[in-house]
Parts: sequence; structure tokens; C-alpha cells
Amino acid sequence: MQLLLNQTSPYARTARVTALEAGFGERLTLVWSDPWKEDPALLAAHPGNKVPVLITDEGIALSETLLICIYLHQLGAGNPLAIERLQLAGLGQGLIDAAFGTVIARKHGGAAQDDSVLGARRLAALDRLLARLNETSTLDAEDVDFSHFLVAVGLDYLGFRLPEVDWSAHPRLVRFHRRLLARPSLAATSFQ
Ligand SMILES: N[C@@H](CCC(=O)N[C@@H](CS)C(=O)NCC(=O)O)C(=O)O
Repeated sequence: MQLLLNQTSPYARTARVTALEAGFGERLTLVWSDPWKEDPALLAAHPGNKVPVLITDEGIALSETLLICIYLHQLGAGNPLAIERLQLAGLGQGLIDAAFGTVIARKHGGAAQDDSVLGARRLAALDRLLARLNETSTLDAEDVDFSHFLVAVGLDYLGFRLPEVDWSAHPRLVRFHRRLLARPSLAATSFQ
């Protein structure tokens, strides 16, 4: 299996963590790719030109983080996915989308993007998602899966790229983040 990824992508980190947690560390070849340059390997694997892409042992190139995570979860014989896990995964993906959208808009359009209609919507969504996640007891489950990894990576990405977004008043999130970041899969894939 190959994973096309870059070091700063929260999407790609989630896919990588899910692969490691499912026990595929040895089988996984990391292919470092930059979607912002014309990378022929990435373009061939995914015309949408985004990381992550997982190329399966059968040679099928799978895009979209959630689909990659579901595939890896099933391949690793993970538990049947309860609706609460899917709900959590949606919130986690939403957190990453709002955070990454903010970062990339600032990078390409400047800080004023935050005051645009879309920028303001993203920041408001971030606040609401953090509050909703803090009320979500599925975060406290002992048996974690990609739904938890999405949230943990999303929170870590906030610290990495948007440190001014303060979520320290959300005690469940603070506990959860500390617990998840201690896992070897997350420790080994830190943003840099
Ligand atoms: N919906 C995609 C989003 C992936 C994504 O946006 N990845 C970023 C890196 S963090 C990227 O490759 N961006 C390049 C681009 O938007 O052209 C997913 O869930 O995998």
C-alpha cells in the first residue's frame, strides 16, 4: 500500500494515523507529495490533485480522507461502525475543513479573507464545532477509531496553524487531546 501525503496536511495525517492504528505500518510506503507543485505521481493518482491518496495493494487509487479511513478500518477488521462514530467523524472532518479552509484562504488571499462572508462562516463554524464536540461523549470511548483521530488531528492542527483559536475552555476536548496525543501513532506523525 502507498500513501501519498505531505507533512502539514491534517487530512493526510489522519489517514496515516488510521493506517498505523490498523496495523499497516509495515505495509505502508509513504510517498511525499506536494499538491501545490505539479507532482506527476499525485496528478496520476488523483486528478483532483489533493492529498491524501491511498494506493491499495491492487493498485486502486483512493482519494478523500473519510473514504480512505473507512477502507483502512474495514481492512483492519475494525468494529462495525456505529452511527455515533459516523456522527463524530463528520464533526471531526468539519473541524478540519473549517480550520484548513481558514489557513489556505489566508495563505492565498491574506488575513482579510477572515472578514469575507466565507471566511466569517468558517470561523463561526469552528467555534460551533468545538462547542458541539465538547458535548460529545463518544470522545470518551476507550476503543478509539478514525472518528477520534479526525478530531485529535483537527485539534492539533489548530495549535499548529491557528494558535489564536482558544479552545482551552472546553475541558472534554483538552482531556481528549492530551489522551490521544500520547498514542504512538499520533506522536510519530506530529506536524512540522
Ligand atoms: N476533501 C479532501 C480534502 C483534502 C485536501 O484539501 N488536502 C489538501 C492538503 S491539506 C490539498 O491537497 N490541497 C490541495 C488543493 O486544494 O489543491 C479530503 O478529505 O481528503
